Amino acid sequence: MSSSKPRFSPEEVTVVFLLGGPGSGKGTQSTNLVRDYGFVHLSAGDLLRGEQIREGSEYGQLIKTYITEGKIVPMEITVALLSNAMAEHLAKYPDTVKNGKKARFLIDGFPRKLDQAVFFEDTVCPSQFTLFLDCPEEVMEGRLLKRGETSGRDDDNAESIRKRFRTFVETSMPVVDEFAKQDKVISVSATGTVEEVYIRIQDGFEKRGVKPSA
Ligand code: UP5
Ligand code: MG
Repeated sequence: MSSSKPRFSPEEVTVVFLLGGPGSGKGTQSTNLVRDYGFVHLSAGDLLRGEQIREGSEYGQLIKTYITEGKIVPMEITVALLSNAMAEHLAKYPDTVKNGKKARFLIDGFPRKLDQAVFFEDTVCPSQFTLFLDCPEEVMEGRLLKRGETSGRDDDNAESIRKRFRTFVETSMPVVDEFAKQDKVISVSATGTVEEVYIRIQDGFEKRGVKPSA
């Protein structure tokens, strides 16, 4: 544990982590959550893919290699991208905080490793809770192979998908387990239609007293 102070105070921002295996529907459900709960959606994977193709980035090739191999990019890169995206949002909408409202960030696909969770909560902002999309591998594999026909993503192929699944089970599930021990996880079955999953998410939020935005 470091003793550094988080960059953002819980008075100005709320952070919710959205975790789940590759293809569990994190991005898809984020769209619903942004619309109804006023979240600002930050996908760690999207930020990394943006950095990968950013002209002049020193990390482009490194990110591409890690993503294709289904490995987790060194956290300093990901945390800096997330933290800067949060700061940019607050700078763009200063009135949110001035008016006594909090910015609500939905952080999709992060933290993927226990040390990332600790580092983020110590240096950026503690999380309120984690929404976990629980989905069997066969279902996720079917979705990803289908998406791979058109997505152009470097990791939507059978071999990368297999590696992503292994990394998720071995390295990322322990994050969910640790937050669950702290009673900070809303776990939802992510099979069925997009609408069915979203109804379960709304139920889970309601039980925890998480309200839609007015
Ligand atoms: N779909 C969704 N829901 C459906 C439903 N209920 N029924 C039928 N179809 C459904 O969905 C995937 C596909 O399924 C889509 O075609 C969708 O229409 C359909 P999506 O919502 O995109 O699922 P999601 O969980 O977001 O899947 P994604 O592939 O984005 O998950 P990953 O966790 O693999 O990807 P991410 O972008 O987060 O990370 C990619 C890589 O980046 C990682 O493997 C890693 O190498 C790197 N990374 C890091 O190193 N660190 C980080 O912190 C984050 C990423
Ligand atoms: Mg995604």
